Amino acid sequence: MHEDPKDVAREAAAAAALELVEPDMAIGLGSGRAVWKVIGAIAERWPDGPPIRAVAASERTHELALTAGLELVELDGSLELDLAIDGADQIDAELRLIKGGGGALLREKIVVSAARRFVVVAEDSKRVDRLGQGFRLPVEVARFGWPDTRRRLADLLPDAELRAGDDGPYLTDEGHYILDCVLPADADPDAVDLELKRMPGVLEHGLFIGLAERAFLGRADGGVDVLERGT
Ligand code: A5P
Repeated sequence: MHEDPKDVAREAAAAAALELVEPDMAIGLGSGRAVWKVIGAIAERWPDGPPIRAVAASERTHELALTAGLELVELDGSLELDLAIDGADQIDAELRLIKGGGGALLREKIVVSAARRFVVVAEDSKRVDRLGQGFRLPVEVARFGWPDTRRRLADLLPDAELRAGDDGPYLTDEGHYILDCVLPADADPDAVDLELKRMPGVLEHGLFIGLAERAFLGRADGGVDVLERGT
């Protein structure tokens, strides 16, 4: 049976990111299928237990990292991560990202912000000309008064849908709701980033701007394109 071409692409990106992982590092691991391939690659590289400490941005990542033998640690206020690795839902030419498709955006942004370096692993199909084209921007909101937060969001992001879970609204690992919002074609992502941060009820949003230094974009043929910020 042939492997899913997207998995081939994720594995290629993961293998490229593995080159940056060194023994004794403290790393941040985001969430999603591409990052889970990185965990697999780390486990293969150090089958007797990787000499690496990791902070996980989701419960699922935590579980997989534990199984791979990584030492899981917490952000205790003094730990600075050497490197954060995370996936993305969309990546533009300026290395601006939309993240949060899997619902882990708040923890992901905290983990990425705790790291000296942040690199993205993704399939090359995640690269877009315009952020928001064909993908909604996830916005994590407090459950309290969320319809009011949605009303206040409407000037900026007019079409916001409450994400559904298996049994009622989807809940993030932190217990919040997600509004999946259309990012209008004429919106300036940098301005939206700043506006959203000022809005009561908005806890985080999926625009990751000015954070990633590089993206490893895996291809279905097993090759990898590298996108660097500022090139
Ligand atoms: C998790 O909430 C997201 O930010 C993921 O990093 C993103 O959705 C990419 O996930 P995949 O690698 O599964 O596509």
